[in-house]
Amino acid sequence: MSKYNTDIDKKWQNKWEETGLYKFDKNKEGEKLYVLEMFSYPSGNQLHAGHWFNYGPVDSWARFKRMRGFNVFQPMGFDAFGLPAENFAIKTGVHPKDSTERNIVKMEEQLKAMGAMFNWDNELVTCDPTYYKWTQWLFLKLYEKGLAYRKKAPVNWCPSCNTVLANEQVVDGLCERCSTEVTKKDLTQWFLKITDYAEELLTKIDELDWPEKTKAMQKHWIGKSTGAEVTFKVDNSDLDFSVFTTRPDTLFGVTYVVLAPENELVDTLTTEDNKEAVENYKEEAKKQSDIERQSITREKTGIFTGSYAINPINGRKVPIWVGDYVLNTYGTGAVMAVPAHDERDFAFATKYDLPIEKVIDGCEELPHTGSGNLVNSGEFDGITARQGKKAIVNKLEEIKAGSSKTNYRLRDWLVSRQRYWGAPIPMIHCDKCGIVPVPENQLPVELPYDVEFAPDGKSPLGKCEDFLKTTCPVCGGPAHREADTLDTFVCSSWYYLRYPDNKNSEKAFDTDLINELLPVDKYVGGPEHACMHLLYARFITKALRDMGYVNFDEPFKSLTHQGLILGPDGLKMSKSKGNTISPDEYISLYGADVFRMYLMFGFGYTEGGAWSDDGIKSIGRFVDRIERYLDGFIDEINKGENNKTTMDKAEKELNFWRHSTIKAVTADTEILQFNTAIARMMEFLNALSKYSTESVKNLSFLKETLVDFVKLLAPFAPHFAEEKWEALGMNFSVFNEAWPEFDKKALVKDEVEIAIQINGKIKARINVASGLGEDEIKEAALNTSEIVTALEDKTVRKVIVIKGRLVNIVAN
Ligand code: ANZ
Ligand code: ZN
Repeated sequence: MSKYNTDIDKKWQNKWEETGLYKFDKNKEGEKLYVLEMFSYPSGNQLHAGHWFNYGPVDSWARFKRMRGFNVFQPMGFDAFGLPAENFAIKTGVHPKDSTERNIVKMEEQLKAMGAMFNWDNELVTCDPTYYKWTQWLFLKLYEKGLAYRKKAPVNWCPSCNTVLANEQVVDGLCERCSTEVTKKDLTQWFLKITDYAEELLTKIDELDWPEKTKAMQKHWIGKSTGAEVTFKVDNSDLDFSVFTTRPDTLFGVTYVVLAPENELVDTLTTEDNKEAVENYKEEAKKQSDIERQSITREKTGIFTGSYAINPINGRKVPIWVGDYVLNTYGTGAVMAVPAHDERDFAFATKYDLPIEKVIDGCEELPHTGSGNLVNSGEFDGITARQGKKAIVNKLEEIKAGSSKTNYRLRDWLVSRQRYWGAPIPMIHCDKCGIVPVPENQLPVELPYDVEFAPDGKSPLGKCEDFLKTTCPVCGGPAHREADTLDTFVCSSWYYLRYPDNKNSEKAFDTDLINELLPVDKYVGGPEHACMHLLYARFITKALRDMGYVNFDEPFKSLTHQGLILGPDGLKMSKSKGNTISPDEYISLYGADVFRMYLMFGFGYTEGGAWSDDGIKSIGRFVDRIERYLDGFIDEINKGENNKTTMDKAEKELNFWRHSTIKAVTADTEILQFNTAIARMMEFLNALSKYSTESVKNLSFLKETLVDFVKLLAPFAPHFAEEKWEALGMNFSVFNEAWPEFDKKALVKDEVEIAIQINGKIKARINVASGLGEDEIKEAALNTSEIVTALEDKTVRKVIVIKGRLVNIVAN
């Protein structure tokens, strides 16, 4: 077990803090590098192995980049609003503000114990009024721009959390937080118009250095489909409606149409005889989640309205059905059914005995969803499906019955929450003036402390008279405040913009400063945020760009997801399974460095894996071994006995390992491949151990070598490295040193003997490194003392090098 324990950790943490070593100064030398780890939620469980795996290795990377000359900015803060604190409060009676503050104090301590070079001066806490004032400001700006609006809509409702959820917070029909089945409720809610940015969010993602899988998930979530909207007239009526289709080429094959149960036309189109049945069907549909309704395996159901529509392309009369597999929130809430060429329509038509008509050839068996040529399609027969798409859309445009259309699956972001622990939405409701934004100079709208927050489905702030009552900023009459709070994802959608200017009380941030420091160069966090935080942040950045507050398009240039650290049993850590790893315990045993190094050595960074006590023990032994050798060598260097100045075989051998280690560690660390980087340092330790057996050593060379080794170790074991740096007699701090560069020449391990001739006669033999280039060999030959002497009164006419064998000098 390492004696490199928390005493040494504390010693250096204090020194770093006292000297302000990591203070960020944007005017400091070096290219700026904004390194960001997803900030954490201040929960009672505190920092777990997963946080450490996110923050520790990335801090090592940031330290490495600092030593390579970058001016690194690495801030840390807390995503402090949200349901967990509120739910904890409901269970225990501890006010969310109190528990959150307590948790933050504890977590700050833990983060400091990690020894990361966070820029604590730039810390931010999202539940602090100095922060959420600007979250509210952001909301007002979006409102001004028409990007925030209120509308009544069927929304996802979690009956257990007693609040609405964004689409992104519903996972397989269940609440993301508590796994309760989500239901639908018609409510007036605030939305942010992320759909205005659908196209840019989709196309610009390709330019980002992000994991391909995450890009694919976001693209899928945005879900672009190109096709057409086709207008169908209702038979015997002035009414019409449109359908969205990705297959306008199959228009001749439409045998019926289907409306979503919530489609507003349903009641009008339902004939007397069908009223009761349709009503019942609508009631049933309400109980199904969108996910269930879209499930491929679930049997499709529907009901006939009694009315008919006219297919604009051929005048054919087709029945209008209602079916819950049609979602009212996608496309137009109505579809044209082509059972011959769509699986779903085929199943439906078979079930309800509706006609099936083939319009694409190429396959006998139906449904045929693949390609082919158009048949039974009038003037369009014979052309390919691809050509048919264009031709039929053209025709529709000509007869004014449709046009091409692009749809996105992405929905506007629902941001109002009927909960207490969030930023109040800065809006006022006035009977006379309607909805009025809170004037900017009245921000923040502070969240009151004394509030009955037990959830009953109504906004807790709505029961707080003092909060609610206000005067209308427009007419001065009595008015009331909006009682909903903002989704916490609004708080985290812009926090990376606040860090560099966290103390600004005039503005959310200074545009010039932000334009200098952003985008974030490296962002690291879990993959679970692919379609929420990572999408919202991109949207907000683009919206702020369009308002002139920032000049860049994307917030996070490069993104990495760390892997998951599992319990020793290979399962996800959880309290109930009793397989959690408490970092605090291990740190008191081994110190922060061994803990961090184990995380970096034991797992592929993007893979993670199962925790192993043996693994951390062996890293502890590795650090102990390094220390034994370093201490021994430093002793010898200080004594200065048995010293030599020549570079003999043993020195050359060690020098080879020194430089090949520098080369490999540099390349691996650059790409966050910490495990192989550490493996190379283990190899180097073996070389050091071999050199230790030499009775006479080149001590100045040895010291240089150790200096390089401690530099290589520094990002990985920052406290230990500072300690050894000091022991080597070097000046504080190793983190102000330049990262070592490798010497190419030293990497050539073997030597070859070369014969040197003058006018064809061998005059000398020398040893040179085997990989040496022609010019270097020539130079070595001409500098050999015997040759210098022999050439004294001659003029060199020509030098011929036969690599690896000889050099012939022609001279007279
Ligand atoms: C006719 C058709 C024929 C279709 C065919 C497909 C194949 P994506 O790719 O997801 O955009 N659709 C349109 N609106 C819908 C809604 N609100 N709820 C459920 N389904 C809807 O899918 C678009 C296709 O899904 C559309 O193209 C439509 O069916 C259906 F051989 O129109 B298609
Ligand atoms: Zn008013």
